[in-house]
Amino acid sequence: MFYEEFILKRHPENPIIKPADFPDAEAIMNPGQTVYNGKTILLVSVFHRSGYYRGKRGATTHVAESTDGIHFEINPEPFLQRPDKEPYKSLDQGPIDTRITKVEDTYYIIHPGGGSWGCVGLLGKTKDFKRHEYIEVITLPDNRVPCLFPEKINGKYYRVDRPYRIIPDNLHKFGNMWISSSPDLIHWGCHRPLLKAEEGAGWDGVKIGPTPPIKTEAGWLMITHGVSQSCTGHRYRLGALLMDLENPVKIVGKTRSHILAPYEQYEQCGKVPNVVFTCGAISDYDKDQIRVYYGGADTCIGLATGSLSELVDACLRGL
Ligand code: BMA
Repeated sequence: MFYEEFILKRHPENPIIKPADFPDAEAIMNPGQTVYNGKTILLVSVFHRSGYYRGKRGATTHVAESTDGIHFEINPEPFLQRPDKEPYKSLDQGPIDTRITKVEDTYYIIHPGGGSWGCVGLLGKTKDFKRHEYIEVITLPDNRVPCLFPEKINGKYYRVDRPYRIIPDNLHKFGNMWISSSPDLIHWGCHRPLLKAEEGAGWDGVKIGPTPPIKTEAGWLMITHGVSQSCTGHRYRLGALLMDLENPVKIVGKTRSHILAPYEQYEQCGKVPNVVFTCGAISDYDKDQIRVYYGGADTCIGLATGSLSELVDACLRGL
């Protein structure tokens, strides 16, 4: 190995899900991730070679289940496909980048929509990963990534967003993170700035983005992505930050380094090169472990694991 892994270690069987695992797949994107009935659930988004699946155009999202967290069975029945009902029909751009947050017994799922209207966040829910129901459009463009906290804080729901703008002449997309609150998950307000992309030469210099936070004793832990720019294009990496438990507007720690970067061939070559990206992480508190199922080059899925307490410590010490 010519690089050193920092906190997150790749699984030796990576990539654990690849296009060859689904008929007619051109690419399998980074998944939404959670645990349901003791099984690991990934919502894998498939881009089809023909551009269609069962007669409908666009990507589809499928439930993949596993008992060991490494070997997955993908349900060929789409869990999410181009919706037929308005307003979601007009706003759909193919269900990808699903972010899952379990609140009590409900799994809330947010994915981007918007297409030519600009990118917005669509909120939906499921209780069983069989039936999915849309609830509302909860952002204005361009904001496709709202990530919900798993419980109310001081009586209110919270979310972190990354609104962005595209600068057409150089394809830069600038984006910083914001936090807001809501009484009901539908009406959002009290927006506050949370974290800026580190302008300049940092690993997160162009754009940053959130995932649903994980509760730890030291604060709300969030895996983030960061984008940097070079003469050959964008490079996507992962980092982490920690927010105050009672007042999440306050950041109490952040890794200065990235914790995962595209070094392996399946992360450097594919539909979009030089990408490791995740829409979440799973915490196994009893094992002091965090599992991150991430997309490699927008083409396959890898697994990286690390110690939860080491990650929290790296945030607190700014490593
Ligand atoms: C982001 C997301 C990710 C993807 C990345 C690079 O906006 O859509 O799923 O990995 O772009 O294409």
